[in-house]
Amino acid sequence: MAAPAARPRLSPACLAQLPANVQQPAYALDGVRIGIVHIGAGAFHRAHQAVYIDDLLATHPEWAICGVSLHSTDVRDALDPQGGLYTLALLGSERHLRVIGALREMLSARDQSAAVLARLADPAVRLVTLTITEKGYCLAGSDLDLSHPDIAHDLAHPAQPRSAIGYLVAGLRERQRHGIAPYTVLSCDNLADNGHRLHRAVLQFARRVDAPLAAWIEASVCFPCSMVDSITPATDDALRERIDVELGCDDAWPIQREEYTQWVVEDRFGGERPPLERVGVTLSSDIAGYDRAKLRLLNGAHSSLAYLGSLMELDSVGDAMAHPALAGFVERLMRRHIAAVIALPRAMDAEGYIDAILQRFRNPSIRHRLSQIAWDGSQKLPVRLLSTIGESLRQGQSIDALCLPIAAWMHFVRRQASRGVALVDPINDTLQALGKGCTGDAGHDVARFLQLEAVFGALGVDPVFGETVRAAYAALGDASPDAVANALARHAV
Ligand code: CS2
Repeated sequence: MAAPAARPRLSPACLAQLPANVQQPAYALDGVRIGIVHIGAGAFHRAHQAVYIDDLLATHPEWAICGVSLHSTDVRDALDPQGGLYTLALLGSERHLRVIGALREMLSARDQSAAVLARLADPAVRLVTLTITEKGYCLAGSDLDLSHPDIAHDLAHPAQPRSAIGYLVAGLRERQRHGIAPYTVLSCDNLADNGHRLHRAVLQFARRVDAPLAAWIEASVCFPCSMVDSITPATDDALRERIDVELGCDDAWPIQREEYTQWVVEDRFGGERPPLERVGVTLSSDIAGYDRAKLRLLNGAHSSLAYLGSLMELDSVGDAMAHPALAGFVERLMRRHIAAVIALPRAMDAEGYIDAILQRFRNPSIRHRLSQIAWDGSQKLPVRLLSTIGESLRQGQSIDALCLPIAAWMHFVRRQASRGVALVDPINDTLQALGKGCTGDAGHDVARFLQLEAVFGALGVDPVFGETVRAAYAALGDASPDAVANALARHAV
């Protein structure tokens, strides 16, 4: 019997042979021009912003994207042989495949640093966007962390940057030198006040390397805030296999996301901006309310499911939502303890927003692993849960329920350390040492965690917070699945 014919690699030449139900770029790939540099071209960017831009290119060919990876060459090496194309699986009630062409160039700063700097200085580039995750901002509180190794390196060698902040400033310096108008810098990360925080970090960096440049940045560069939302489970082998068969081509790095997507952008650009409103983006003069709602409700609930659910040995958000005690706890957490204390946009129907989140978490077409959401807890907890706890304390509200996921994170760190499993977290070494030193005694263990100033800030020395987390840690007992289920059941009454 003849061996089955090898499938060709996805590429522009294959587009004509793709099945008719696979959506394709509605523009000529070679008829568009780079107008955006995106730093951090990981799965979230490729499933979210790049899809909006893919729609936009059909009518506005001058806004194609040059994607940049700062540390790895993986995305570039996967997409280059495919002419930048990749497949997105949209997981709704019906599955829908779409080939995206918006990333017309992929660079890795690891071995193409000069090309990245040249793109940043290109006058046709008027917008630089970022998804570098919380840790990519190198912040300590709201200031730039000058002791961060990448920042220390970039301050000493500003023309050979490693960090996103270093690249943004180096690019702006080139533009200032050559009399080119600056680009607008748009953070698309899950960080409260993302534009303001990035602006502050960039200025703090620039002031140390070049005071006139810092003044120019202050006077002429815009850093709008934005809110991004779409659940994007990491690519797994099951997805790769399904896509290759359905496409009839091999795609080295397909991605998946839920059907739902939202992008709210503060309308504060310097100079020309892409007409994002034409492709479903909400432009707003005040996005703080949207941002707060999304980070505190959706992401706060996600992180709660991740730590409590992982202790219960559950695998995915869907599994966690199928556990009545856990699902009920998270729903109450959102309705009674988060939505009740935060200021939401006036037009927002909080109950409807929460209903929609719960439905998205229950989406049967998606397997979103809790282990993925549990990454980077030290970076995520402050924005997602601790900020709400601070607000509840100021309003004199109970923080009992909100402290349960915080205590679950501490048990999770302890459990991973005792099993010798590294955490995906920029402070893994510190957390491993902390976890290994835990004895199981709530007073002893919690006191050690609360010394993490970068995570807990002023809450670390708040007596009410300390006492409540200790009680929650003790309530989780030995953090076995049964002990966690019992603690959740007690919260139900
Ligand atoms: C998740 C988010 O991995 C995580 O931490 O909470 O990526 C979440 O899926 C997105 O923010 C949804 O927009």
